[in-house]
Amino acid sequence: MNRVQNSILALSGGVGGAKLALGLADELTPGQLHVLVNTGDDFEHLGLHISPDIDTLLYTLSGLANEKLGWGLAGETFSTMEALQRLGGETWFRLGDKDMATHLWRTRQLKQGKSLGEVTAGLARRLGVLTHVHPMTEESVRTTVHCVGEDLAFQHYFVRERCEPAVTGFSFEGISAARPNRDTMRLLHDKAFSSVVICPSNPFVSVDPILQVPGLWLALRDNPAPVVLVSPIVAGQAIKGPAAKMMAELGVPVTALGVAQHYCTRYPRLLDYFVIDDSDATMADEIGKLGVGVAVTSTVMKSREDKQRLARFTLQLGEAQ
Ligand code: FO1
Repeated sequence: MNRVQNSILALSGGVGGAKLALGLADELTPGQLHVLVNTGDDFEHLGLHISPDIDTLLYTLSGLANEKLGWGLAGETFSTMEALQRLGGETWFRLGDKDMATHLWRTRQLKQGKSLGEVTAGLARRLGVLTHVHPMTEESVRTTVHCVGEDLAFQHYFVRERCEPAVTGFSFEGISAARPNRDTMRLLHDKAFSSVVICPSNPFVSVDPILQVPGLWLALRDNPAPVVLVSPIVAGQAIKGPAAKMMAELGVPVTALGVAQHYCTRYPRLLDYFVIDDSDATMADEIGKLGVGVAVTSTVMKSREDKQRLARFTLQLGEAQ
């Protein structure tokens, strides 16, 4: 039996996930962390291939992220957008002047035949990021948000319509033909991970797309590395983004218990630990009845130290197994 090595795998979407990924990277040695990132938000826009969750993660890990906006680069300007506006071009999706370089560079590399994984590794290297960032798949997977009366591409729902339409469901176009990231699957097979952390991202549009890439969630379940998930809902609220609103519209209780039920029914026996905030401690027993270990701590990440402390907490849970 191969000895389990000590790399760590995190699954992440955008902002919420990137915060814990940063805390994990701070707590681990360079290169010890691997992050599997959602690409269901990716889209072609103005002739460019945009990978928002990959960029949010890379910018956050490199310290370049625009923390105020929650996406793009710090100290950004939007002269190109203003010029495009004057030409009558599409400017609802705000691409900053520095951020534009990432999209131009990525699109060119992809056109030259590089894989998204290779392009992402190249970007990480150039940004000085030593964490291994893996797109969840090379194939095209596009999240569709089914709303009352219309179906919207993810960025149209999230940015153009500002998450206002009421959601009725989600689908991930192309996912049945998608294959999970090869490097990650090989590392899982080689038992290279000592634990897996599912970051507090949106369950429906950030984590589900990753877990539902055929073969992935079962590979995580059947791997010796314990799986720890941090609830993205704290005291009935999502720290950022539309998760709480989506849950309410879907009739799912907007609670940590509601999140646990979402994961435990869709992915039986995947989770070893479900981490909830101190403010939700009274739900621990109810959640435990779903057949998952429950751990309680402060899960709100405001400062860098908060991110590091929560990261340490999740890593210790994984070791405790
Ligand atoms: N989110 C917005 O709410 N408005 C924007 O104009 C916007 C532009 C943008 C540009 C590049 C990028 O990588 C992300 C951008 N985002 C914007 C965020 C993006 O929609 C989200 O990061 C996700 O797709 C959800 O995590």
